[in-house]
Amino acid sequence: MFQLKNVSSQLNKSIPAFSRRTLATMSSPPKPATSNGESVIEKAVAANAPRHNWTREEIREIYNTPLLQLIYNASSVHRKFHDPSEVQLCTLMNIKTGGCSEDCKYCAQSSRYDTGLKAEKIVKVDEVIQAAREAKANGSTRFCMGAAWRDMKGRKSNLKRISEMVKAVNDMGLESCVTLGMVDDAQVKQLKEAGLTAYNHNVDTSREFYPSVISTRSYEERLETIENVRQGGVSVCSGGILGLGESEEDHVGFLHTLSNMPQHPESVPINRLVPIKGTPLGEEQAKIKLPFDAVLRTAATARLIMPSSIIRLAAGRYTMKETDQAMCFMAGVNAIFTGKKMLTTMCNGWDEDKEMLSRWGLKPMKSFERTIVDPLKDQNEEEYVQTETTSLAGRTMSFK
Ligand code: SAM
Ligand code: DTB
Ligand code: SF4
Repeated sequence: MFQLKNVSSQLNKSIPAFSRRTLATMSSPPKPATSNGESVIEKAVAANAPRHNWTREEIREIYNTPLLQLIYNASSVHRKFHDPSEVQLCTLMNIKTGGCSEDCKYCAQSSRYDTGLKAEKIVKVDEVIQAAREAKANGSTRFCMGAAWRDMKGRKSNLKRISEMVKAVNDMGLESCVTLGMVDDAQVKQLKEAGLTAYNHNVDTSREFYPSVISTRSYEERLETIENVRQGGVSVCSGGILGLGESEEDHVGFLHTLSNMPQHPESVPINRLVPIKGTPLGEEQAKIKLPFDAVLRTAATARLIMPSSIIRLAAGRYTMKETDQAMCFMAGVNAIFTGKKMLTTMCNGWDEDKEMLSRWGLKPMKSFERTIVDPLKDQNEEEYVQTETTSLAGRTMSFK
């Protein structure tokens, strides 16, 4: 049996992160073929619709494909399901900074760590309108508002204010997204009525590694919130954070969770840890920087197993070289956060990003529609293009 987990955990102790995957891969047995003789990755490339029954072994095999082969295959799937020249530009705003009761070991906003961040009250609707206008003027088509809260319990007046923010953002013709911690059905309903496009709530990492990062809310609670968002008809944005000291098996693990959801998240953010001084994953973790190829493998694997989702390069992108980011676009990444700031950490600015996109022949995705090519289309017909109304969760299509 393939024992990457054991190999990795032993290697973790003594060998620098960058060599872990190579050695683990070398120890793997020959690739199993599927019943018709295709390898797992060949089957993923040939698929014409998303699958929801991936096994961990299959995902691991894809993740460990020789890197250029993996990128090439992910790129083929990307071209089959999306217009590869489109990248969604999303801008973030911190609408309630710091003072969070949770203990997420990576976070600048947890009140449990001395990160030097001053807690603030929720911002005014006018401030959001101003920031969203600026984002739109700079070419962003999605505006995401984040609040440092565990959940929305007992925050009635805040939810009312956030609903006004959502409505204002929508009225500007921008897609709206919020990330407010855990939410129940009634709270999702209220946000949906305000016109919310998407809700971000990450699984962050594998179920096994999760307890070493967060103790104040369970993996199961995270999944419940994601399910509430899904059932409430709001588009799901859920992804992970890499570089917490996890093994590559944990990358396989969180991708397994996401790709086996009955409906894949419409958006999958991939964050690379930005080490924050004062947090448990601050200084020590900064010394073991996650190798870029692990980010690339994660993005490419996500593209292959969740072919119709948006794969979003999120926190820590500013630490990546432009050529590395281009590799990610090649491997199927089709969204970025851009603007003055993430929530508390740095972000690549609009001008820099616009220049980068034009250099690589990429263009910003329009709001409320993204091109998805139907792979089942008759090959002889003229290109048959569908646009998905992203304000509606799920696979509701409108035709061009
Ligand atoms: N309270 C909300 C929540 O936890 O859902 C707020 C959003 S939280 C900031 C969103 C995500 O940002 C986290 O789940 C994590 O993946 C990512 N994140 C937070 N701090 C980070 C850091 N220092 N480096 C990289 N990603 C980070
Ligand atoms: C996500 O997965 N990444 C974004 C967005 N969803 C809300 C947030 C990243 C925050 C990075 C840490 C910070 O700036 O404080
Ligand atoms: Fe709070 Fe979210 Fe930061 Fe966790 S990630 S400490 S829940 S703001």
